[in-house]
Formats: sequence, structure tokens, C-alpha cells
Amino acid sequence: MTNILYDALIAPHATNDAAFLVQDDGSVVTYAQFVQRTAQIAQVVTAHGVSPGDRVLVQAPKLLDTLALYGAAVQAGAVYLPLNTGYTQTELDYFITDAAPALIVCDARDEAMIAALPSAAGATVLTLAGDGTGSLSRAADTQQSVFETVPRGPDDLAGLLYTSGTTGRSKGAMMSHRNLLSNATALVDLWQITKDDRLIHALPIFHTHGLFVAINTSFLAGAEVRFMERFDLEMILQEVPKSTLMMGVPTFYTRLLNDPRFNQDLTRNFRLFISGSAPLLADTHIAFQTRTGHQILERYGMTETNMITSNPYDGDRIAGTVGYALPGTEVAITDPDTGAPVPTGTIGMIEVCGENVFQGYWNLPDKTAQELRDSGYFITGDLGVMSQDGRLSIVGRQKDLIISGGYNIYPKEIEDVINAVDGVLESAVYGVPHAEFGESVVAAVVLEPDSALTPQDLAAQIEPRLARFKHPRRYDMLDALPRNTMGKVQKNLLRAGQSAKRQ
Ligand code: MLC
Ligand code: AMP
Repeated sequence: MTNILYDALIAPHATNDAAFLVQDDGSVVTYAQFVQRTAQIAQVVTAHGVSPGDRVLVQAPKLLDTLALYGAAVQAGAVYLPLNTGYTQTELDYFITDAAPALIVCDARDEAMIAALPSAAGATVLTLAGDGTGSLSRAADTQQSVFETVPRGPDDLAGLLYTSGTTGRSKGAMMSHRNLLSNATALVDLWQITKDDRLIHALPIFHTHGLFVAINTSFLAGAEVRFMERFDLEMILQEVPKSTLMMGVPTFYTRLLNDPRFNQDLTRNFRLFISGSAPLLADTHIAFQTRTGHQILERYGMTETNMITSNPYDGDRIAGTVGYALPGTEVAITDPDTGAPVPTGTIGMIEVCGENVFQGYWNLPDKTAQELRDSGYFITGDLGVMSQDGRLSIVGRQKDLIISGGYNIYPKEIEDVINAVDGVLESAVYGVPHAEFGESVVAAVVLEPDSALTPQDLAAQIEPRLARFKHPRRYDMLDALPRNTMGKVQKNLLRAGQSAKRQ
């Protein structure tokens, strides 16, 4: 038996001396060096008792060794579980409890905090740091640079990615080797990625977009990756003339357009700008084309499904549409109430089937059964319409979700935290349009009659519990929440500003 993901993505580069990662300090790591580093880290991981199928939970900075840890987990047959670096101790505690990892790898600065968590008691804690002094890196430095790959089949898990939910509780999406490899293969082919490409990588590597879409496709194609620690406008402007490919969320493109230096001349060697994770406004698509002559290629995906549709590489990339189902992937539009297919041209629920679709939610068989049909179709919660020729447009979301700068924020999770504050009667959290982030978070709060809580008090209570990107940017104190006759809060009225403010 083989290890299908490792064998396809990493093993072929064992003697490849081409550049893989170009880092912010200018240092270059070749593919062959990366394969060796992956093996050294796999040695450390297994020496600490990680067995096939064990979870390796990672909340670490964006570093070469963090990426090599992903490769090492795959090579050792473990399940890689990356987490947003912004998550607080409270959030982290939940993920550790739920996933029961054998190994936790964190930023060296957080080691004491994590090691003290009761949930971490059964796990080994190792660290990574920007200067290479983390305990995982130091242990890896002295290891052999070869490692006997652990066999894994197509249905074995390679990744566990948590995605928040409408119930307010994050769920781990189980991704198999086949899920990840099939999607990367389809994308390399469709977007014509080759070893001659140089990718500007400014996304985080704890989500599907920055890890599986950007890194797995680069591995497969043997492309060079300009690996940036974070989105840095000046650095990107410098790198664009030397690069050919970018994958980003719409905020990347609005930020670039805000700078007059980003123009046709600067982008003349570029091959492809790709956008996803959040809706790209038609205005942005058109302004980008007018300024640079490039049509952004918009695609649509989800943690649970990897990438689902893409605008064509050759052919019209139409603003406001997310293109055609990827090869090997089927999209159906159904009646949200009955699940029956609706006629072409009718708005309905987007459902997806194919090798890209995940294996279910970790330890949540009931939730899995609600969203993943026996037929293999996954119910996305996004609403869309399909044209006669199979082009998909997303027109809304049935799930109560805010997408801010490409990060998903589920109002229920924030409402639960606000409602738990002493003096709060109830709250409703919703998204409002935001020029840079697409949407931003607002909380409407009703206090107990005798409470004198201020927005500042609420912000202070939220601080230790939720990652900063989830924090409401505004608190509106109201006398009551608007409700319909069924008692459901009418967030559309809140969004339209039609509610009495507290006196
Ligand atoms: C940062 N901040 C955000 C934010 N990002 N607030 C709301 N929404 C966001 N997305 C806040 C910080 O908490 C901080 O707040 C302040 O903004 C400045 O932080 P920063 O770190 O300097 O921001 P910056 O680095 O500029 O980050 C912006 C960004 C980043 C757009 C570059 O958010 C980003 O990389 N987004 C990509 C997310 C992504 O990869 N999504 C893919 C999901 S996978 P304060 O209060 O401290 O000042 C998926 C499937 C698919 O969806 O289809 O791809
Ligand atoms: P996540 O759960 O973080 O994987 O986010 C997936 C969600 O992001 C999808 O269900 C969509 O609502 C949204 N999304 C991803 N790509 C696009 C896109 N191109 N246009 C609109 N929404 C998108």
C-alpha cells in the first residue's frame, strides 16, 4: 500500500533542486530540502508517540517548519489539524477537547498557557518560533533526513479542519487523502499551473484556501512559492512583476486597487489572479480589469468540499458568477424545503457531490447525516442559480453567516458569548457591508432593565473569549429586538436600521 497524498505531492520532489519556498528574508528552500525537512519533522512527530490516525493540532506562525509539519503529518499517516492563530485560550480549549490530539504544536510564546490547559493533559506539546528556536525545530535539526512513509489509503484522513456552525459550535470536517488529492489535481489542470509559475502566497496556512488550494497545487505542479508571513501591500507590489500567480480573498484585490501603483505595467508578466472564499463584487472585478487588463478568475469552495466551481481559464470570466463545476464534481440546485431538484434558472440550495466532498463531521454522526445525504450530496447552505450552460451564481446564504475578509463568522457563536454576560437579556449579531472586508460584525443588544452595561463593558467581556476578527465592530443598545409573528429575530430590519435605540 502507498500513501497517496504524500506520494503524489511530496515524494516526487526528493531530488528536485528547484526553488520551492522563497521567504520574506530572501532565503530560498528547494523542493529537495523541503522533502528532507519534512522527514526530519516526521521523525520527531513519531518519536513523540504519534501513530497513524492520531491528530496533530497546530496553532503556529506561518513558517517553513509549519508547512513541513503538514507534510510530516501526512507522511506519518497522522491527521493534520491547523487552527487560526487568532483563537483565544477558550476557543483552543474547545478544539483540544473535541479533537483529543496526540501532539499539539504551538507558538513558543503560548507553550505555558497551552501546557496548563486540562484538555491538553494527554498530549505532548512542542513549539515553533520565527527564529527557529522552537522545541520541534530544534529536535528536528538533529534527525535523519529520511523517514519511512506510513501507508495510507484514499479514504484515510489527512486533515481535520474546523468550521464554525450555525449552532454556535465548531465542527471538524474530516478530509481524506482522496478528497485533497482529487481537488488539487483538478485545479492544477484547470488553472494550468506549472513549474514555471511563481505564486504570491499571502494567505494564512490554517485554512483550505491557503493550505490545500495554494500549497497542494504548488506541490503537484512543482511551482515556486513566494511565501509571505502575512498580507503586506508593499511587499506584494514588489513581488508582482517577478511572479505569475496569486490566490487571494476579495480584500486582497480591493487593497491592491486602492494603490495607484498597482496597474497594467506592474502586472504585465502576471498570468492569473484568482479570488475566492467570499463574494467578489462585480465592481471590483470590473475595476480590476479596467486598471490592469486582467480578469480575476473567481472560484467557489468550502472547507467541507474543497473547491466546487471555477470560472474558466480560457473563456469568459463573468463578474458575479463562480463558473462551472470542476471536473469530477457535480452541482445540483434543489428546493431547500424538499431537497428536490428545481428547474434550471430557479434559485435553490447548492448541493455538491464528488471526490472532493468530505467524510463527515468529527464525532458528529447526526450533524453529518443532516448535511451529507446518503446519495453523497452535501448541502452547502449557499443559495444559487444555474444557467442553461451550467454556470453557477451564488445569490445568498440560507445559513446565518458573516464573511469578513474571507473569515467565516457565525453570529450564533457571538450571540452565545454576549448573552452569557451578566446584565444582557438577549442579542442579535449580523453583518453589514464593509468596503474592505466585504462584511463587518454588528451586535444589537438588549439589556436587563436594571443593567447599565456599556458597549465598552461588552467589548471587554468578549475579549478573552473570541478571536479578534469575530469581535463586533459596533454595539447597538436596543429596547427590544424586532421579531416576526413566529418570534424569529428579523435581522433584515436590524440591518436596515429600523429598530428603536435604548434611551
Ligand atoms: C484581521 N482583522 C480582521 C480580519 N483580519 N477583522 C475582521 N475580518 C478579518 N478578516 C482584524 C484584526 O483582528 C485586527 O483587529 C485588525 O483587523 C488588523 O489585523 P491584521 O492582522 O493587521 O490584518 P491583516 O493582516 O491586514 O488581515 C486582513 C486579511 C486577513 C484580509 C489579510 O484577514 C486574511 O488573510 N484573510 C484571509 C482569510 C482566509 O484565508 N480565508 C479562507 C478560508 S477557506 P484589531 O481589533 O486587533 O485592530 C474558505 C473556503 C474557500 O473560505 O472557498 O476558500
Ligand atoms: P468556509 O466554511 O470557511 O470554508 O467558507 C465557505 C463559504 O464561503 C461558502 O459556503 C460560501 O458561502 C463562501 N464562499 C466561498 N467562495 C465564495 C465565492 N467565490 N463567492 C461567494 N461566496 C463564497
